[in-house]
Amino acid sequence: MPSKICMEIPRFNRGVSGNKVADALRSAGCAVIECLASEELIERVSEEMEPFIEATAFGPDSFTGSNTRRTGSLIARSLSSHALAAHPIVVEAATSILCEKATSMQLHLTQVIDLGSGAEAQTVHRDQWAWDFFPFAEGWEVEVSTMWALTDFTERNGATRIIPGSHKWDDRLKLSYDETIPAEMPRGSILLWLGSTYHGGGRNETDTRRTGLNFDYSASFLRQEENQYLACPPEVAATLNPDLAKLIGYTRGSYALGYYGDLQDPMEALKIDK
Ligand SMILES: O=C(O)CCC(=O)C(=O)O
Ligand SMILES: [Fe+2]
Repeated sequence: MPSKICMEIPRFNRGVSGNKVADALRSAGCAVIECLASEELIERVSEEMEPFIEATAFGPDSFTGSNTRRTGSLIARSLSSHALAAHPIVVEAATSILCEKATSMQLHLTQVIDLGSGAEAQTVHRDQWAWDFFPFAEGWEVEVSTMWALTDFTERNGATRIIPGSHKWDDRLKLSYDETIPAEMPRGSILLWLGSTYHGGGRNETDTRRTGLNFDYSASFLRQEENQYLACPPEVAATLNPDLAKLIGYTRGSYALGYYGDLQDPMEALKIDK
């Protein structure tokens, strides 16, 4: 049974280092960096994504949310989101966690999660269950999830609910909403959590939308949740900053993983200098 540790979400301001955030993730399983992105950048990402959000259907089931829109392919659809995906503090924190055991890490998925008015709370879960519930050993962290607040995140509008410290709990627990706390944060802030931390989307009791930008990172020996080669095909990837192209998967995931043709590196297909 889980121990009921009463823990707060560690909070930082934008001057924090990625390594300090990684230490907070190791101890609490989650952390918030307040107002990390400028108003202007958040506004541009929101504007670029709005037509795609409007064209997105609501989720087909209760996990994805029948009043929630999930809009992906951020790297191809929103130029301004690149600065968030490759934010140096976030990349440093994710690398510190994921490269303890893996040789490299990758962008695992990109999506805007837009909770409409009346959206129900999501089932409390671990993001790493996406790998078919593979029983990763405790402390073997393979995923770092993040949520950038494109609107303010409040308890009433469905701020992500989280259980600090729960990355050390048993696997496959069925936990209730009442055991979680809301990760409230102003627009432009980011919540980070581990793939092993129990959490879920909140319930939107307001008449406005709660919009978050969810970028997850994973150890690059694992299959990505969002297929980046379809979401961002080679002709689009060739226009990206080379470091970003590598981050989304256009490089080997380790010595043997991800080559094409006659042992060629994916970056050769993009004709970008390594
Ligand atoms: O919308 C949220 O706040 C969290 C969503 C989430 O945890 C998920 O879809 O895996
Ligand atoms: Fe999740």
